[in-house]
Amino acid sequence: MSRGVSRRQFLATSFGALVGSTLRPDQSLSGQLYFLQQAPRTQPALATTIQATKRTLEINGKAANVMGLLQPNGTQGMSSVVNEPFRVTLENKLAVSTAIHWHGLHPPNNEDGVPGVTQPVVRPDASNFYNFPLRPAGTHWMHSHQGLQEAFLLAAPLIVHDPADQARDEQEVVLFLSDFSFTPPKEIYAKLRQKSPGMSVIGEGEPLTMSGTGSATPAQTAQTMKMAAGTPDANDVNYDAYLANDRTLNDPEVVKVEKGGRVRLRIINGSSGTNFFIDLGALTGELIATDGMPVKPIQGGRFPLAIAQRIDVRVQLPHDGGAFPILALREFSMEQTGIVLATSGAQIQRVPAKNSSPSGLLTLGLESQLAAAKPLRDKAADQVTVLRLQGNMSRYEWLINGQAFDVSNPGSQQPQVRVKSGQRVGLKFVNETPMSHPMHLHGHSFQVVAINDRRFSGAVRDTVLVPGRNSVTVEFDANNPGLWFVHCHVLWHLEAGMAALVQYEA
Ligand SMILES: [Cu+2]
Repeated sequence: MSRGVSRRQFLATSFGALVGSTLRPDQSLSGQLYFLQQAPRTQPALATTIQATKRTLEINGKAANVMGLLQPNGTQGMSSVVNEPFRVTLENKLAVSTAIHWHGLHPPNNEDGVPGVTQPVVRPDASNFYNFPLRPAGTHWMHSHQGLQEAFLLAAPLIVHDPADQARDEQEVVLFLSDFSFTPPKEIYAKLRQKSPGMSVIGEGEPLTMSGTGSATPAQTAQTMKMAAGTPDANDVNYDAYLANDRTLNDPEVVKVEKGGRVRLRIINGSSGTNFFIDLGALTGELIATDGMPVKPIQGGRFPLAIAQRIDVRVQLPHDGGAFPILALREFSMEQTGIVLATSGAQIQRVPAKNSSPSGLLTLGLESQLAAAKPLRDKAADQVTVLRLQGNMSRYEWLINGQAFDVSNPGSQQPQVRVKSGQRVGLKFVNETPMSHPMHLHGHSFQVVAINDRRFSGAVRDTVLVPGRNSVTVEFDANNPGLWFVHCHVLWHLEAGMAALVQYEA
């Protein structure tokens, strides 16, 4: 294995700035490393520190003040091995309180990082120690669950390796997607709430379903009519940039790969409000995992990736090499971002930040074809709770079963789902709005078991997209006691109330 390990370590180098229209991957070595791949380890992990801290990125030629989750070596996020202890000290070097959620892991409830629900915030200059077994294996991520910090890019990869995968002779490449606006998140949110027409940060489409109580502006009335006509809706916020590993296509990360080699792409949608299609360009891939959990492989060149979801895609590079952009196309628009896989000496063409034609809306087409490699054990659900996803657009309020969750006072909220340990629990998300909602359950992985009431044995995952006017049913085994968040992962929808609690009862 020593050859394979050293090859992976060698290939883990990323290359720097794209200058002019073309560049060879061995010409520029100046770029910052986004994520450091780690070689397989056999000994237990040492305690690690992760700092929540300020960072400055250059985005569209301007300095962008953002936040980050840095290891001591200065790279974002972390990787480790399944079942090893997650022994991490989170140090808050920000000027504000924070709380970090380990998205995709199944930690004990009090280490899940939801302020006011599972733990107190971590104050500036304070730290919090986490110690629990890392599982499940897979492509996961970490992000702030405090306020609107996720829109400051306080999010990073969290890769949990399975030793069985590490025996494969393939290179791993992490692709972390974000959306960024120079407008402060508080202003973006305030504008969404005010519904002032003509604000540039607000998307064309503003969803509306339930009749509001306030008086409608002309824009709202137009929107109501548009919604009544059944026009699809996406993208509440038009961001200034879409990032792949913190960079735009003006200066993409170029990852050196080997002619004829195999690459496992671990792609994470860490956006606050943007769904993407992953486009492999000239390459064909094999989708092998969703949200870290293995699926029966599906071949393809384009895969939907909703907010907070992850996919693992295995690609085979041709023996004559070349440069291969791996793009993320913003849903229902022309913008795109991505990285470039390039073999030694390949010429790299600049890829524009806008596509020539708009992409469509994400659908459940792929979801309905997915099948878990390790489905839940065959068992009837002990209970099913219906969660109706609703909106009140006179106030940009997002609801579940008529209730807007008050994120400023989570302790005051009554749980909408009550379960007992050992139960098989169904959650049926019924989306009554015209806009899609990526719904995430904390502390568990669930299996998708029905789309619009058609039963099937779908993927095991932790975030499922529920498109407008569709329903998706998931089931999970209640095996991790506590009080857990279930919520829409559009940051603006969460802030505006689209969340509920799952309570374990004795
Ligand atoms: Cu939503």
